[in-house]
Amino acid sequence: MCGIIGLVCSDPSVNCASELFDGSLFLQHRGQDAAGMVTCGRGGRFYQCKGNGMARDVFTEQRMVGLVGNMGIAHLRYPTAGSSATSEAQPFYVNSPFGITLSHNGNLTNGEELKKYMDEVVHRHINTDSDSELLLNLFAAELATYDKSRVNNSDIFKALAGVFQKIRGGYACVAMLAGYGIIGFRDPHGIRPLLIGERLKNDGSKDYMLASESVVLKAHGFQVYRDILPGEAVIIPKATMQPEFKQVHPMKSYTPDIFEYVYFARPDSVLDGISVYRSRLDMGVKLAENVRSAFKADGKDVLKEVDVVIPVPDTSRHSALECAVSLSIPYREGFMKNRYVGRTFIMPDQKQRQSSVRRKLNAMASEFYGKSVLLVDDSIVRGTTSKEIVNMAREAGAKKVYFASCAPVIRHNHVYGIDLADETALVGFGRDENEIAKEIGADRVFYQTLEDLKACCKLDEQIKTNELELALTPVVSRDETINSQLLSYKLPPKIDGFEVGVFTGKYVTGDESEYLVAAEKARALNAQLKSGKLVRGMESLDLVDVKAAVEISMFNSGDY
Ligand SMILES: *[C@@H]1O[C@H](CO)[C@@H](O)[C@H](O)[C@H]1NC(C)=O
Ligand SMILES: CC(=O)N[C@H]1CO[C@H](CO)[C@@H](O)[C@@H]1O
Repeated sequence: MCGIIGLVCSDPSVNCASELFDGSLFLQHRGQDAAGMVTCGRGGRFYQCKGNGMARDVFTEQRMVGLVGNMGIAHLRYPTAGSSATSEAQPFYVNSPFGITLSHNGNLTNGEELKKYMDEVVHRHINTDSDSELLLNLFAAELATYDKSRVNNSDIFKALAGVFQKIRGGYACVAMLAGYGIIGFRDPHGIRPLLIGERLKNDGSKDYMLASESVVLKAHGFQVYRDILPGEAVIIPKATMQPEFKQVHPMKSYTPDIFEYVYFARPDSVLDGISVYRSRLDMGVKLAENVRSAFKADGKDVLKEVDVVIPVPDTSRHSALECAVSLSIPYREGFMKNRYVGRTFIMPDQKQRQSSVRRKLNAMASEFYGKSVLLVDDSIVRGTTSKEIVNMAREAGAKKVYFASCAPVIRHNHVYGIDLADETALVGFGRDENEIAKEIGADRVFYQTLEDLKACCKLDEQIKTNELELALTPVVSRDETINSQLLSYKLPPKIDGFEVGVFTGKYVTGDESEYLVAAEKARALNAQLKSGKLVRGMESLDLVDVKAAVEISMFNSGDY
């Protein structure tokens, strides 16, 4: 899982880097492993800044100065299977043909097959384990087949159609062709999110931005935006500033990854017409019904059994509050978060994860002592964090600790870019609810049902019909009344379901067992690399203290 942004400003004298930087701060939650940015200046030159760490540490003011040009792309990396120790920060760059740079969010599931194709058919060297490098080179190879010195939109669309035919998995990408423009596309199932926005300037010209979440577009004054459709691509040529859309591959289904709503996306984003915040509120309501009836089935009254509802910060707060309100049980912030520690979920190493819970959270005895508490979290993955939290609640004096999850039991791998864990490391693997409760030390666990979760993630009709809210929300991705090029050509159809493979083991792209074997191998390799038992040539040399020596620009000369 990563965050991506692309930006083209109509004014050629504008440098877009500062806005890309700003935008990346809005997507920081999508990846804190590495950050990167490439801009394109006069004469089609690329300028880049990449490094390991958070956006604010990598994109320093001093480094930003060198990033000129009115178009660019950015990337925030979240470590996926096998990626963190071995692959570079994105965007990736390839010099032939034309000079292309690309940022990718997601994971390809037929990477092995593609590596072979690269080697045997198009003879391109792949130097990292990242499938984003594969994707970029595949695109380059398709474009190269035209054998032209200048391509046009239809060539690019055709090349993308060729790419779509060869790759499988979840992917949302932004790419930039040197001197030409920005390209965005999304996989045929719409698994990973991508939106495009339009900003009307005073002089009548328009800027365009692509981003993983609507919050970036809204924050930067893009008045109109909509989701890119599954299988759709868009090109915004710098010369014309007229976005052109094309369905480069038939839409196979419109099934965004439900995990975006459960955990990943920012609450103030609206993805594929669904408000993340509202879906989380609903998750709390449904969870409350579930908890109440579970106690009832045992002949007990939830009001007598639970004294207080306490969220596990941060994601579950909105759901927990709504859950408490529905149950008419007090809501208390029993855990205080040290906001200066990163999210534990995002750290790739198990040991780090365990110890960081206590660095991150502090349980207040006053809210736990002598009480039966219902802890609410967004999900339970490996169970190590949950176990630690239950422990902390007990140490703070809780009489009984119930644990509720806004998501159903996670029993399977995630294959589209969220590296939850190897299946066997999931606490839900081969365990029923009683066994899970035992494992994490809770008196009882409650899970949302998949049916309920799906029902919570629904189109936000209210925003559409409530005029006041519409006025406050300058952009509604499905609004028909706004006159814009983005919307005029076709109204986005509604989603027809969700990707829920982590709960069911059935993935929208089909049988992914081959990928799972590869991912497991990658994980093992990664562990070896981390432990220092294995050294991987150039990649590991590259990584020596990357943070201190960030590669600032491909072209370091200042005279542009
Ligand atoms: C783009 O180039 C192709 C040849 O590669 C040509 O057939 C087509 O007419 C061109 N399209 C435009 C809009 O110029
Ligand atoms: C971007 C990225 O890290 N992709 C990963 C996708 O999954 C494969 C496993 O098949 C990893 O090797 C890649 O690193």
